[in-house]
Amino acid sequence: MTTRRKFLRLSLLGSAGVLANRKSVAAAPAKDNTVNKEPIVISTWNFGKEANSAAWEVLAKKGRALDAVEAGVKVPEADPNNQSVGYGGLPDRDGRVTLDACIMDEKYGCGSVMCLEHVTHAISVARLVMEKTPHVVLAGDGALQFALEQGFKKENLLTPESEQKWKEWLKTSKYEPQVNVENQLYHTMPGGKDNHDTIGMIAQDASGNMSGACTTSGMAYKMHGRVGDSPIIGAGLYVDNEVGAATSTGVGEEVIRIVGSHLVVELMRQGLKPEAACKAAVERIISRNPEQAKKVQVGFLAMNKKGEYGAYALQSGFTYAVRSGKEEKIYDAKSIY
Ligand code: SD4
Repeated sequence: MTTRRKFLRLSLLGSAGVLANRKSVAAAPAKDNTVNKEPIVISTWNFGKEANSAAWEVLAKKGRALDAVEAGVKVPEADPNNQSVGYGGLPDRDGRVTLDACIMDEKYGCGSVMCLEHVTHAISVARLVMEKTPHVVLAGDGALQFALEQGFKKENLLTPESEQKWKEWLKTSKYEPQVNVENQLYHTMPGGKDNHDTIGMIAQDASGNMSGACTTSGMAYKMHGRVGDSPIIGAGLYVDNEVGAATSTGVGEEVIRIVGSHLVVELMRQGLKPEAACKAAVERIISRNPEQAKKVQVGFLAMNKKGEYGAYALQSGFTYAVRSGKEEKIYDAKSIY
């Protein structure tokens, strides 16, 4: 009994401590609250360069970061040669192209669609979920129904090229993401050695506001109904306009387990630079299961309110694109392995 009482007393004291600290932690801005007002956009992978150009058109005219990220990620969504995002994305094991996307603005506004079929611009549907519904997420048939009600046309997203790759895959039907992203399932298929993947994009506009978007067709040949990290707020994307934003790419299951993008933003809140915060999140994945971490790719990309950016990945090969008034460049992210 004494022990139990002591335990309760200690627990209460502990809670009081947490509550006392909560006020300072809950909505604390980053320690250094300098705000960059030179527009800048960053996004995952080499194909981020073209996407950034579309976002830049908005930002250069002093447009809103939210409009910039939507316009930006629509570029790979519409590109049939990009087999990991939108139209032309590789299908699931049943031959169905299912899209995951989310968007977040400067006021914690967020919208997401999961397992959406037949609509190329999943990101625009996600934005409408944010702006026109009382919800944050719509999934599957409900997401499609909403999109059609909003005037989107029903399309076939499976291109002959992607269909052929799927039929080729059916011969073995092996779902085994490999060590490096260049060897991931969708890159091991005939003719598939390209550096394409989910696009995550973060922008800061001339008012210093930040927004982000993330869109993908997910892991090729996944089970029907599988949802990755990309449309999950806090996993594939998180924006806190007080602190900064982060996005991720790679094997979504690993990112969801650590709520990766939210973790990166919270680490920036504690004062870590974007690259260091991304590295710490990658290390969190390793600490859970070091052997598993050697076999998969995960990359994080982040930017803080000062407009400083950085990235880190498990494996080498992760690249990201930056566009600002000062530079237009593709960088290789550092990695653990
Ligand atoms: C997913 N993170 O669905 C996405 C896909 C991806 O490298 O980025 N693959 O898990």
